[in-house]
Amino acid sequence: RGEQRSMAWNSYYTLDGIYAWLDNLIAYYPNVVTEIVGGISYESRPIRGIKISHGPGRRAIFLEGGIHSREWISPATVNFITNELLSSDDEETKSAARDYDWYIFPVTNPDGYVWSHEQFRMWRKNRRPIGSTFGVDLNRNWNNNWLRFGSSTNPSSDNYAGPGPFSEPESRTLSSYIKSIGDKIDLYLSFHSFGQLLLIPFGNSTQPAANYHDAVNIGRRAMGALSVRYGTPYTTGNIAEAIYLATGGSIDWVKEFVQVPLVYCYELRDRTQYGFLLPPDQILPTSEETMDSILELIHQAKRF
Ligand code: ING
Ligand code: ZN
Repeated sequence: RGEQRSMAWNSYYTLDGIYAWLDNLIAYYPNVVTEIVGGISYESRPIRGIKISHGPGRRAIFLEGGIHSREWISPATVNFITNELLSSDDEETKSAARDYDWYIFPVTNPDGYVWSHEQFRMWRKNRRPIGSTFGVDLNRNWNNNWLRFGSSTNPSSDNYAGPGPFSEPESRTLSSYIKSIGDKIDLYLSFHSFGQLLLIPFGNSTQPAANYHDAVNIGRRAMGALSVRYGTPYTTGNIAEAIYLATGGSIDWVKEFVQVPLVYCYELRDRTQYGFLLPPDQILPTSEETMDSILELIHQAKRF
């Protein structure tokens, strides 16, 4: 079982640092935490995660972090949530941890994350070579209205959708992992930055989806809970109305093809000041308020 290694919340971690911490959790909580692998990257890195489970027969919550590598607050927040689920003394947090199976992947684009740390801070895509350039936007490569909106056919664009739907190993392997546990998932959360938005499917139209009104109501209440601690304002709406038309994103595919009832994408802090370069002293407040909102999401979802 060994020593418990704790994570600090005042700096951003490298991929190796995050994976070492996951190893430590797996060793320290052998009855509750198991290693899961959501897929494999182009450069052969595993998309590593953990499953937190206090017993069989539970519904599941899925957390997807770091699909865009420069959005460092996403893996950091997902790690904070993981830590709370495993070690908080708060009763509501303990119930959330006990009542659901949690499938948690802090870094779903590991190659990009390493590149952003080691070579180019503002890297967004994966690192597959495409002709003389690199990278496909992994949040444009999923097989739902692929290439329809907010996507580029130019491989050097940050929104390059790839040569075809699920052309990339990261989106292809992760999507098949999600599908394999899909009928257990009650809530799917994807974490991006920035903008302080809570996004709901779909990105191809401002027309409300089937359970749009419930999703907005639940989401607005959760964003009310988010704002209590530090007053951080969030806007809730569908992708197309709240941010822009964009297709081929993970949440739309999960909603449409896995039929998960509640699916959201967080655009975490901030609104405009620092953008992707969110200072590390905002990791803790961002994570705390986001955790508050997730507990409220779970609470509200039960009422609908
Ligand atoms: N924003 C998301 C993006 O991929 C998004 C917004 C979410 C689009 C879900 C489509 C689906 O552009 C950032 N900041 O990456
Ligand atoms: Zn993003």
